[in-house]
Formats: sequence, structure tokens, C-alpha cells
Amino acid sequence: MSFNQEFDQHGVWRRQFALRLRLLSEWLTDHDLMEPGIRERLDQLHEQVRNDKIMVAFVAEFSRGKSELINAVFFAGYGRRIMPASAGRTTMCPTELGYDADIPPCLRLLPIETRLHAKSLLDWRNAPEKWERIDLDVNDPHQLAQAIQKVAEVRKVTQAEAAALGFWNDELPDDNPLPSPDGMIEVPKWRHALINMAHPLLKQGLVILDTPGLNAIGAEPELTVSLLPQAHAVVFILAADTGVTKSDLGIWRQHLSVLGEGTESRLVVLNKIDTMWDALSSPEQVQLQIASQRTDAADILGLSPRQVLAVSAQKGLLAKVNRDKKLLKASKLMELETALGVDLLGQRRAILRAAVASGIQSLRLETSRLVHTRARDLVEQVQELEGLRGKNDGVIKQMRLRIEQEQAEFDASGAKIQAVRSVHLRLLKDLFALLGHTHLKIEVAALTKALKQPGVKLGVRRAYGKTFESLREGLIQTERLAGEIQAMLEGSFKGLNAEYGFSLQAPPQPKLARFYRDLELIEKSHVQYLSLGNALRLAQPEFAERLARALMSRLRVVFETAVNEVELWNKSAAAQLDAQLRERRRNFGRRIEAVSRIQQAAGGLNERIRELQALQAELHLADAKLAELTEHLLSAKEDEVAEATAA
Ligand SMILES: Nc1nc2c(ncn2[C@@H]2O[C@H](COP(=O)(O)OP(=O)(O)OP(=O)(O)O)[C@@H](O)[C@H]2O)c(=O)[nH]1
Ligand SMILES: [Mg+2]
Repeated sequence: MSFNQEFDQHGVWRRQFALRLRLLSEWLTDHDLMEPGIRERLDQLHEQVRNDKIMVAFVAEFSRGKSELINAVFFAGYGRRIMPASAGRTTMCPTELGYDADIPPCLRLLPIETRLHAKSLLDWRNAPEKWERIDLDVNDPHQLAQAIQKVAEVRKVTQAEAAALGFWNDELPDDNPLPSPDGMIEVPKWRHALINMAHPLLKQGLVILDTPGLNAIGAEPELTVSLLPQAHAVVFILAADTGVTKSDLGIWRQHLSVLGEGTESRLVVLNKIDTMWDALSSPEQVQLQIASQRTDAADILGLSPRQVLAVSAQKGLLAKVNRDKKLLKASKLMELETALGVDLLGQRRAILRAAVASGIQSLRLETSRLVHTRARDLVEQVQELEGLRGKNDGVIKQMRLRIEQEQAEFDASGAKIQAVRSVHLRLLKDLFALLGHTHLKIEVAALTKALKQPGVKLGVRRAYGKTFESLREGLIQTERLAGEIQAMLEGSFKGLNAEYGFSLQAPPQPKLARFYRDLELIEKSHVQYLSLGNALRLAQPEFAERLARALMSRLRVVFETAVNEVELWNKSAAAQLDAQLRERRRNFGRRIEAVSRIQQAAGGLNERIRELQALQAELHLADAKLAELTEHLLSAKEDEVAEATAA
């Protein structure tokens, strides 16, 4: 199955899931089960599935065919090249292709001069007015390609300007671009490009990142320490005719081998195999040559040959445009698409499904808790009323008084419940402080200072080590505190359950382990800059400054994610308490109402008991239906998806 088909299926699954989720939420509303805590879960599930993005980044030295490969895999349907691809340096700025329904199809470009300001790319993303915008007509491939041509634009600046922008360094003459005869330097005109278009794959949450050749100078730490590590899959491209060159290897070692342990999320492509199609050699000889290039490349990169795919992007594109099956087969493009689809997407989907399944599990738990509370209340009410059979007015009056008294006592003991809540909130405040922005800033301050100090920075490596050590320490502390909160919740919930017959259950403590891994990855991706070879670049204040900013913006994402997780945990606990309180109050109301009705009418008692029994039966059915609906949600399976696609 091709990448496109695989992705389509994923889209069908997501649509189906959204539909089933809506059915479930309508049903919950109809059955008066849409408690705030449950709504929260539903919304979260909905968002999770709707906003799931999969970012695939294409990385390589210049002219290896990144843009051509993107054209061949994703844009052949336009019948022409969409991303500019030509000899020499072409793509000059990182170019992100994605889809956002809230804005019209457009190309947005962030001017390179923004590098002079102390703001990270993340900050600029939140300031759309600072970007130049060009509207795109997705139905006009010519206009589309023409507009996107802008990502190849350059500007001429003086040497001083180039240095300020990070493209010139007197200390590293080998890395500097060649000045033109008038002494001017060519630099990219844009820092970053965002393409928003309703391409079917992009609509389903695919984000493609095309990058400029990662030549040494001018490489934005922003790209290498922020964007790439966030990609779910990285495609690294080599050219079959050259094999792994020294600069390819440099990029691989510096930027790609550090991207975490999941080697599966990296794919190596040996492109341009058509340059080896040689009329003077037999097809077998050609295949042997290609195979040996593959093995060599795999050896040098430390991978198994299976992980290196040999293709021809250009011929693949041509073949797709001309519907030339034979050429398409020879280009091996579809093999690459399968690898992208099955391995990369498959993995990502498995992760999403697991997350969704655990969300559904919690939803089911919370809803059935509510159903059971109601069922138990009904049983008690029926018993209470059964006890009144054949009793006189005095007894009934007595009962009413007792219920009212119970109610008053319950209201009075609200203070106890309030106390649990305030202890919980106080502990949480400490926890949020540990994960908060202010704390993070303080933690990173010393490192930022070390990075920004002028000249060669000998203490930086140590500063990194210390900072990350202390960040990890902070996480350990956070976990300990979370453990305390959990113990407190379990204890007080148990107490409340015993005292009031609630069925509270502390939600599982958030798992913070993966944030250690995130920290480790960030540290690794930064430490790569501290090698001796980079000492001079690091000595540039602008470079160090950008590195510091990139660090902060990535750490912020990690800590914000952790905060969200803690928040959800807290909300789930608070919502349970609220729901039980509300149920109990309702219960008192109902019991008093039933007794008044019996006091007023002679046949009221039997009638009310029958009503309650009917409610019991209904609730029983609801419970079964709920199980069915959540089961249905969990099992939005491949085969059904396949059927839906075929239909
Ligand atoms: N023969 C042959 N040429 C290819 C193939 N793929 C790409 N090219 C050519 O190689 C040149 C560079 O391709 P690009 O796609 O621009 O390369 P890139 O990696 O995006 O390069 P930068 O944008 O400069 O970083 C173009 O002229 C392509 O047409 C291929 O499979 N075979
Ligand atoms: Mg390119």
C-alpha cells in the first residue's frame, strides 16, 4: 500500500472515530449522563484525534533531491513540479507544508531580518502579521508552483550584515559563502516558509518539512535543535552517484544520529539511481552496482541495508505524471512510499490508537461510575419506599423528617469535602510552581548567561550538564509531590466513600517518565554544538543567543505538556467529587419529592415504586448500551475502514 493510501485510511479511521464519538456524546446527553468531567474527556478525545499531526522532515546536503522527492511522493497529482527543485542550492529556507482550516490557502514567509530580533520561531508563529502572505490557488498548479518559487529567493547583503544574520564568520573562512566580485554576500531572503493548502494528505494532519541543504554556516540551531527533533519521521537523502560524502556524513552524525533511539523513525534514501542506469551495462550489472552502493551507505551510517532505500525521485515524478508504469516500477518510488506509510505512519497511528484507547477506558470508567451511583440510589429509594407500605401518615411524616435531617447533615459536612479540595489545591500549587515558566527560566538562567558571555565558552558544557541535572532533579521532585498528592487523594477518597457511600476513585497519577526522555533528547541535540569544531561558531554572540532561545522554546513545550497532564489528572479528581456531590443532592431532592407525593395521594406509593423500577430497568439498558458504544468506538478497525473506503 502506498503512503498516500495508508494515510487516506488513517483519515477514514479518524472521520469514523469522530462520528462515533458524536453519537456517543448525543446518547450521553439524552440519558442525562453528560457530566462536566465526562464532557471534558470527550472533548479531549475529539481534539486528540482531530489535531493529530504527523510531521515528516526531509533532510540532506543541498541538491540531493529533497524537494524533488516531495514533489514525486506528494504532488505528482498536479502534473508538474510544485516545490522548486533544480541544480545547485534551491530551497533556501525551511518550508513547512500543512493545513489549517482557519486560514485561506496561502504561503507565508518570515523575512530573514527577523533573526536580528530576540524572538524564537515559536514566538513569530504567534505573530502572523509579521509574515508576508501570498494567497494560493490550489486549482492552478502553475500559480501554485510560481508562488512557492519564493522559497528559493535570496538577497545580497554586505559582509557585516551577513555576519549579523549568521551567514558569515571571520573565524571560519571555510564555511563562508563565496562573495560576489563586488564583495556582497548572497543570503536567503526568508527565514521560514509556511504553506497552507488543502491537499488531501495535509488535510488529514500530515505536515511536510522541506529543508535547505544543511551546510555548515547559517544552519539555524532553530532548525536542528527545535524543528527536526519534533518531526515524527526524518527522511535522510543521499545521492546514488556520489554515495555518502564527507558532508553527508557530517550532517548525519551531527543532526540525525542523535535523534533518539527509535531508528525506525529515520529513513535513508539513496536517490538518483537513474544516474546509474547505464546502457552499456546489463540490467543485472546495474542492479548489482545499486545494491553495492546501498550496502556501502548502510555500513558507513551504521544501519542495516534494509533501512536504505534506493530510488529515483525524478523518474518517479515523471512516471507518475505520464502514467508510465514501467518507469514507475524502475524508479522504486512506490517502495519508498510503502516504507513511509507502513513503518512511519503505522507507528504513529499505533501510538495515537493507544492514547485514544486509554482515553476511552477512562471515559467508560467515569460514566459507569455515574451509572452505578444512580443505580444504587434507586435501589435504596425503592427499599425506603417498600418500607412504607401499609404504614400510616405518622410514619411517613417521620420518614420525611429523617430525610430532611440527613440532607441538612450532609450539607453541613460540606466543609469536610471542601477541606479535601483545599489541601489538594495547595499541593497542586507547589507542583505547578515546579513545572512553571518562572521556575524554568531560573533554572536555565545560568546556562543562558554562560552561552551569552563573550568569547570562547569553556564552561558551557559544564553549564549544560548542571542545568539538565537540575531540571531532572526538578522532575524527580515533581514526581515525588505528585505521589504525595495521589496518596492524599486515595486516603481522603476512601474516607469520603466510607462516610458518605460515595464511589470515588483517585485517577491514575500522571506518568512523567517520558519527560525525562524528552530532556535527554534536548540535551543531546544541544551538546552536539559543543564539540571543539564548533567552538568558534559558538563564540559568536548571535549564534549562542539563538541557541539559548531555541533551548528555552523547546523546554517550554516539554514543561507545558507536563503541566497539561497534571491539569487533566487534577480535573478528573475534582470532577468526580463534584459529580458525586451533585448526584447526592439530587437524590435527596428526589426522595423528599417521592414522600410528598405519597403524602398527597393514596396510590402514590405503588405508582412511585413502579416508576423507580422502570428507571432501574432503563438504567440497566443504558449500562449495556454504554458498553456497546464505547466498545464500538474502540474497535474502529482497519477492516471496517477498508470497507468504508471501498463503499
Ligand atoms: N537524475 C536525477 N536527478 C534528480 C533526482 N532527484 C533530483 N534530481 C535533480 O537534482 C537536482 C536537485 O534536486 P532538488 O530537489 O532541488 O534537491 P534538494 O535536496 O531539494 O536541494 P536544496 O533545495 O538545494 O537543498 C534537481 O535538478 C533535480 O531535478 C533523481 O532521482 N535523478
Ligand atoms: Mg530543495
